[in-house]
Amino acid sequence: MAIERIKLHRMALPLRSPFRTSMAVETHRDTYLVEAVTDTGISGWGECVAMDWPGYTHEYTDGAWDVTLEFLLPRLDRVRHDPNPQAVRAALDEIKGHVMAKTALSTAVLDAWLRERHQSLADFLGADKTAVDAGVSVGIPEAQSIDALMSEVAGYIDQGYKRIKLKIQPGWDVEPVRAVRSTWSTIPLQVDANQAYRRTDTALMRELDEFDLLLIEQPLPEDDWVGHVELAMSCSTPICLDESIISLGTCEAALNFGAARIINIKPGRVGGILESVDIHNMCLARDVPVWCGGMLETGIGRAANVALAAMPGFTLPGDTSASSRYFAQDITAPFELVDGQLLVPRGAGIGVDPISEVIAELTSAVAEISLTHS
Ligand code: OSB
Ligand code: MG
Repeated sequence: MAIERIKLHRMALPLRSPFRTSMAVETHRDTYLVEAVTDTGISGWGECVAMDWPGYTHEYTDGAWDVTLEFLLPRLDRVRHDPNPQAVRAALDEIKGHVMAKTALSTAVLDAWLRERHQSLADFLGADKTAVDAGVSVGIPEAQSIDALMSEVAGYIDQGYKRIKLKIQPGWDVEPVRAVRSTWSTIPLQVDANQAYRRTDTALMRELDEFDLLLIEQPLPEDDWVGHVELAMSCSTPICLDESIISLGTCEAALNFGAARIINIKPGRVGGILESVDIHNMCLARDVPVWCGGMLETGIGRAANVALAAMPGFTLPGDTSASSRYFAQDITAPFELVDGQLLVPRGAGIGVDPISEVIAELTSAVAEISLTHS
């Protein structure tokens, strides 16, 4: 099997409701899908999780698209006759950074490679769960309304979500957490600041200790290792890192230095499924809990996340919510909650396919690159 061509499909899916964080308000999931087509006529799929502007990390959709065309595809071309996961990883890792662009491409190739051998991603990963607990990430409501927050959270709890994550920022932290905690005294609860605080906010972070939170996610800027270490020593709530963890090495540093006790794993943020597995394995060996983060993925990215989250070290519920949490119409058959869980796809590869009519309707640009010239 060889990879014959790569097709990029750009699209923007409208979100059901705007998603507000300390970074921005998202109204659409602006992304592209990578389709890796083999000489045996199989298509594998990957999704780019970059946002449309560099506010979460430095990557953004147009930039990921460009680096794919200019630098990643020529590297993939060299291994197209034997696109095994390790060879693809080594080829793409000649390029520094651009982890989200690499992940979209390497996942599409991995999906094609697995489909060719009739093996599911979950099986390839040694994932032992058949379903994974679903958590949900709750944005900051318009006008910071506690009432709006409470009704949104009540809706998710009614649907069966097993863990609630509140997005926080200065001015929207202790009060919303107190409100949710006083109504739902036992629901697993955590917060995510997306780097919105500074070292001078330690006293404020300590106020969260009374609410029995699972964790505080990425309170400080991604490069503030010292600040995270100091904060971890000052708070009883565990610190979890998201944006700071971009590789196995940064994960090891975070654990050794005491900057985090829990790790959020997102394949797109660390450069791929294989790097995610390495991080998972190290954390499992060290008894460090991990969970699978989310990037408002469509069903394509979600399928890979759910397979990953089914690995044994993923002991906390992920931001792996049902399709209906995000979209009126997903681009795959929708992921649905079953007793607060998502079923792990068991078909070949990622186990889901895009619905061609939906793709056709949403696609705004296509790039098709033949790899057969070399
Ligand atoms: O920080 O985890 C984050 C969404 C986009 C970018 C960053 C983050 C998020 C979320 C939503 O929190 C997670 C999801 O439900 O996909
Ligand atoms: Mg986060």
